[in-house]
Amino acid sequence: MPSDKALPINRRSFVRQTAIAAGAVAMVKSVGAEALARTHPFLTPADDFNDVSRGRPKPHTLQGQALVDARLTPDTWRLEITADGFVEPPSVKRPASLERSLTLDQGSALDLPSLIELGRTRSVKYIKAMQCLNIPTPLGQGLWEGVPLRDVLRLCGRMDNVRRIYYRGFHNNDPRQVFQSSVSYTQAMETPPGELPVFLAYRLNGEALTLERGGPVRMIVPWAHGFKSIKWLRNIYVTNDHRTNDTYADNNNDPESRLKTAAYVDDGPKRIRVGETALLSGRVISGLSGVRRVEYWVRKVGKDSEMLEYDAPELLLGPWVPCDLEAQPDWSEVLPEGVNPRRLLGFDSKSGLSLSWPPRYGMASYSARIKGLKAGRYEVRARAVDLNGHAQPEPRPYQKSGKNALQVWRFEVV
Ligand SMILES: Nc1nc2c(c(=O)[nH]1)N[C@H]1C(S)=C(S)[C@@H](COP(=O)(O)O)O[C@H]1N2
Ligand SMILES: [Mo]
Repeated sequence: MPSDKALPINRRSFVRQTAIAAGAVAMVKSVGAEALARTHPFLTPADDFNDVSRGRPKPHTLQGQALVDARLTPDTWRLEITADGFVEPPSVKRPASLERSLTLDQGSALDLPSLIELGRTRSVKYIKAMQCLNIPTPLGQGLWEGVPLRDVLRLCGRMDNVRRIYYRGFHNNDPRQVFQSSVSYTQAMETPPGELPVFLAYRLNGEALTLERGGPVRMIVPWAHGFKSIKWLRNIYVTNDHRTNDTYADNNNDPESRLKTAAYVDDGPKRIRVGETALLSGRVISGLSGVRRVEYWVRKVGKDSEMLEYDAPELLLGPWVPCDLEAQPDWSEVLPEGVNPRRLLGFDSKSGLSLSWPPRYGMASYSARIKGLKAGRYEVRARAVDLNGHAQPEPRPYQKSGKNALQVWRFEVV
């Protein structure tokens, strides 16, 4: 399993996910190869997300008084919002300012009841996949709920000379552990039609956001990879510095990248028997450019065949065959009790169906049954084709803007 060295994945979650996938495949076999594979629940339970967390100790492992001191309990959680005073002539002449800062010193920092109260009139709910820029496997998909950043910033009155908004979580009070991210003023304040706002989430899948998923409150940036969605949120500061000084910019990542439209392939068996159907399955994320379809290409290989480059002529030629994308589910079965799909962002307020499929910045499962393979070794690749008709990974083979290489399942037919 590939991993991001700087951000180790929680082993427990991975083992569990693999076990679930294996169980689902076994079930499909027992009811016959024609049954449709469904290896992933549509919403991922909070504990089953793959965890990507920095810090020593990881903030979500704190307990008792340490948790209280970190202000990571519902009663002790506070959010400070300040202006940073940054100037750097000649390009940054005046510092950003806020009419009202929210600070611990003044006793004005925002607490959780006040945020939830704001949510009574302002809350938003939507479905979003969490995807690390550096890990080629979706981490999970949730129904997130909270208050748009815009409405929280309005608590500070007039703002001036604000070009970016930065935010940080709890990092053991150690400056070297700080993990911060940012959005531009416009991204925070204005949401294009059909798009989704940046918001401060305090609920996931109908329940209070767990500590492991970044609770009591985390930022969610719909269009971005996970590094923009800072967990254990404690500070927001506005600045006139126009640069994107995100922590994730440090390792050659593109900090302004958008979530990629990309197909990810599940692990499959290494061997199947002649006459048996090869069952391909995986998940497709609907990124910036949407999803038109998912396709697969199967090729026969020798024992020592070399890996193909993403632009190898034979790979581009295919033939690429369409996969089956799962249909929109019966939402009353998938959503937490009491959640009305007509009230979700990105859903039609009359029909209660998602306006796009998969949901924008969400994901769905796909599958294909490949039959009639003769004995030999095979490789199967899957790719997404976006709404512009561009096949992944065109036009962006640069993997530090988001891992979306063509994934391969290799097996032998015996
Ligand atoms: N405070 C904090 N927030 C964070 C991180 C972190 O290490 N610390 N990791 C980020 C990264 S790189 C990713 S991919 C996502 C992962 O979210 P998850 O653990 O809920 O799956 O959280 C982001 N938010
Ligand atoms: Mo990440």
